[in-house]
Amino acid sequence: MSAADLARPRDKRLKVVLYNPQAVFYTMPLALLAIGSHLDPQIYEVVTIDARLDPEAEKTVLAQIEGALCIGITVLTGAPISDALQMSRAVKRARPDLPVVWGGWHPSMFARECLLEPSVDVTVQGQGEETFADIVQRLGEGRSLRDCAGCTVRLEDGSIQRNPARPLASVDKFRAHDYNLIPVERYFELKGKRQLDYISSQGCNFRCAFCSDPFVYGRKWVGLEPERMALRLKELWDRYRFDDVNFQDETFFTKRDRVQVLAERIIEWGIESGMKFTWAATMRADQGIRLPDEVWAKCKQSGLRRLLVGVESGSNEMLKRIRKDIKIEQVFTTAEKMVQHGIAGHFPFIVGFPDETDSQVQASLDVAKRLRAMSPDFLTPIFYFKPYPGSELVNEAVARGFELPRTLQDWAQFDYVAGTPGPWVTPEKFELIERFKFFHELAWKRDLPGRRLLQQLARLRCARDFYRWPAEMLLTRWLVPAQKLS
Ligand code: B12
Ligand code: SF4
Repeated sequence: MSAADLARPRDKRLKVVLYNPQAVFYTMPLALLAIGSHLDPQIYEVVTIDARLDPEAEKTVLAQIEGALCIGITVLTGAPISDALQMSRAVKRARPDLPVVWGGWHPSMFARECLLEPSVDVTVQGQGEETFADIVQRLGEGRSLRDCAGCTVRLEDGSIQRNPARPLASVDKFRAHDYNLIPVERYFELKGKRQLDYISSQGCNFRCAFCSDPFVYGRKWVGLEPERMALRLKELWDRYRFDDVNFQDETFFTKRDRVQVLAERIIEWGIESGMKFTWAATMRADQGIRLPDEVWAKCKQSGLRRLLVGVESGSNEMLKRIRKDIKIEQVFTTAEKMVQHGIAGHFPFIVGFPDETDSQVQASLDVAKRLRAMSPDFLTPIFYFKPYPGSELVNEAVARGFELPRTLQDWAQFDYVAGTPGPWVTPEKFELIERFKFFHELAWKRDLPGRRLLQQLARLRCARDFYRWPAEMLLTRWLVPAQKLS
């Protein structure tokens, strides 16, 4: 039977259930939107369930799997694994025959290891649209997944087989993301703002040694054609009247012309139809210095409000080692452009790389301080290096004896987000960095009614790099304990 033979009346469509595990923040589940939208709506009924929205998610999933063809679960490394495991096991208890498919970043890197868990039947590696469509078609037709490219399967005899990779396809080939598959208004409500999440590309051409993207997407990048993207955004704006778009791309500015055309269309349609929204995206510092002023201006005019520019380290030596392929001078030039065009910035840093010297850490703190002083709209969050699976630095660390978690349960406990450092940060360094973060945050934060004196004190401390005896910090932490993020 072919896919066309399967075309059926709406009430007879094959049901596919998609699940997004518990996570921090209310970013829309774009991975589920991507794989769910690409399934032919004439043949499949797609039901998405997001644990962040549904306090009774397990009950809902169990009710929905009745008569379903399979369940697809998106899995990030860390805490979401716990929830994904719990849900997969509950599903298997209720319907042992229902195929459970895991996709996303963790199963992309640990294709086989995830299948050691008996409640998972298939893992998908990398881009998921075509592979998932192939999987559900085969399941619908009762065919084997033995030669289905892009996934790893447990065969009838219990052995695990990794099928050949599927080449990365152009994202323009796929059906447009159907936001009807998710309760958009509910995400707006939970975010507290009418902010649409949108993904316009997949992958990244760069090779940063701490990042798993080069491993998962093989340094390839595919992006939506800008006219199509602009049209799509216009349709979505007409429907949802959002105020802001958060582009979740890894490197939004990979193709300058694409961004320019998009900005031009947004401006044009703004004039013609009153469409108006702001937007935020990611940019590399080396892309910022190459972007002509004219394009900077168009981006701003079309609503660009904030850029995320990964700095990672204030030391050129360390930037070379982690293969960031930028220079700190480029960060400042890009930051100056942002100031000139009135664009806010997030400039994240990572400290605690293996073998990072004290002077390299100090260089990061110095650069963070200089950036913050450039604009009240610049933030410089500092994260601790955590050994992300699949990255080159981790392979190095493992070769030198660092032990990664072994089981899925261990990976689930592996908290990437919490503010604790890896083994490469001494307690003294940790203390210094935490104090630096606290006082710089306090010194530059806007709207601190009733805390003006504290802010003045913090500014004095920052100006003199004096972070000893942090009574203000201890008191604040005692009154408002830090939030655990995952
Ligand atoms: C939004 C986002 C989040 C959201 C997730 C919201 C949610 N849905 O639950 C939140 C804020 C919770 C989050 C958290 C974190 N994130 Co995050 N996040 C992203 C981001 C920016 C976008 C994800 C997205 O929607 N992409 C768009 C979709 C279309 O792409 P995709 O997810 O890759 O999905 C494709 C395939 O993977 C596959 N696929 C995915 N799921 C499934 C499921 C099935 C069944 C199938 C068949 C296929 C499939 O098909 C999709 C279409 O091709 C990505 C970067 C990026 N651009 O992908 C980082 C990214 C995934 N995050 C990352 C990191 C590091 C983190 C954090 C550690 C925090 C941090 N410091 O940023 C935490 C870890 C999670 C935790 N422990 O809580 C890393 C990878 C982490 C990892 N190894 O899992 C990424 C790649 C960023 C990076 N380069 O470092 N994140
Ligand atoms: S850190 Fe950013 S630029 Fe570097 S490889 Fe990862 S996604 Fe690409």
